[in-house]
This record gives sequence, C-alpha cells and structure tokens, in this order.
Amino acid sequence: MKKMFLMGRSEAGKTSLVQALKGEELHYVKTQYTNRYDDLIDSPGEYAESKRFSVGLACFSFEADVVALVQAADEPFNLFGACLHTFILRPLIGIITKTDSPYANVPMIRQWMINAGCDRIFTVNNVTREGVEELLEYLRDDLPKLTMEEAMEHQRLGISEWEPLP
Ligand SMILES: Nc1nc2c(ncn2[C@@H]2O[C@H](COP(=O)(O)OP(=O)(O)OP(=O)(O)O)[C@@H](O)[C@H]2O)c(=O)[nH]1
Ligand SMILES: [Mg+2]
Repeated sequence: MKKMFLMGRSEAGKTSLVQALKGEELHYVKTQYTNRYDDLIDSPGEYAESKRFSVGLACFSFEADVVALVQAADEPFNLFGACLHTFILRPLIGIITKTDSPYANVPMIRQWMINAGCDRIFTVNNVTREGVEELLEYLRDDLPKLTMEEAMEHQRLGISEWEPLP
C-alpha cells in the first residue's frame, strides 16, 4: 500500500476521506495537527492556508510515497500555484471531494490540479463513497523499490524516480 500524504485547505474533506478510505462512518473531527493513520497522513488545512506553515507540507511529504492535493469541488478559489510538483519530489495526485455539492465545478478544479502538475486526478464523494474504490485500487500496490544504480540511472536521464525507464 502506498503511504499517502493529504494536503488541502480546511474543510476540503481530507479527514472525511481518511474515514471513507478506512470504511468508517463519517464523523466530523477538526484536524488540529498532522495525524498519521497507518498509510495515511492527514494535515490541518491551516498548513495549506498559511505561507509560514506551508513549508511544513513539503517536509511531511518526504515521509510519504505519494502526495495528494485535496480540493473540494465547490472551492471558490485556488490556494496552490502552478508546478507544485517541482518541489515535492514525490508523485503528486489530485483528489476532488464533495462532487455532490450543488456548487460543484469539477472541470475548474481539475484544471487547477493539472496546472499544479498532478499525475492522476480522482473524484470522490466521501458521503456516498463514490470514487473511493478507484482511489484504493491506485493505492493498493507499493511503489517499486529502486536500487542505488537504478535511482542514479533515473537521475542521469533527468526523470523522476517513479517514472519507468525509457
Ligand atoms: N457533501 C459532502 N460533504 C463532505 C464531503 N467530504 C467532507 N464533507 C464534509 O465537509 C466538512 C469538512 O470535512 P473534513 O473532512 O473535516 O475537512 P478537512 O479537510 O479535514 O478540514 P480540516 O481538518 O479543517 O483541515 C465535514 O462536515 C464533512 O462532513 C463530501 O464528499 N461531500
Ligand atoms: Mg481534517
């Protein structure tokens, strides 16, 4: 199972997504600090909302196999800049939550995630669990482990460690 780090603004649905992935009933818990649940790392939205704390997101990302940008389908503006993947050094995926919102604009959020450099984009409804299985399927397999020689070969070719060799 890939270890996934969740980041996104407060109310984006990160903790609810953790509950949905673990098959639990949804129950509201305000995230006060970064929590670790086996293969999931959940951060408080305030980290993404403050310039000072946002550096912490990059640090936590190093403990994960994959970093997920979580944005609700009804978010009115984008907190994340373009090419976010360039300083994260992990595969970046996007997870769009609250697809059931009457104000949902999935194409707009998808475009923000493409601009950020997300490799894959998933849409989920944490309430009905729609889309959760597809995300679990993506997370199921570990990332391939590289030998030092393989890692150096990726570096020599200028490609990310998780990309297949040409
Ligand atoms: N309708 C709907 N509501 C959702 C969905 N996901 C989360 N919510 C609701 O949105 C609210 C905020 O969800 P959280 O999961 O606590 O958000 P968070 O990103 O963890 O927020 P912080 O802990 O403050 O960073 C809760 O009331 C959830 O029940 C969804 O897919 N659909
Ligand atoms: Mg939370």
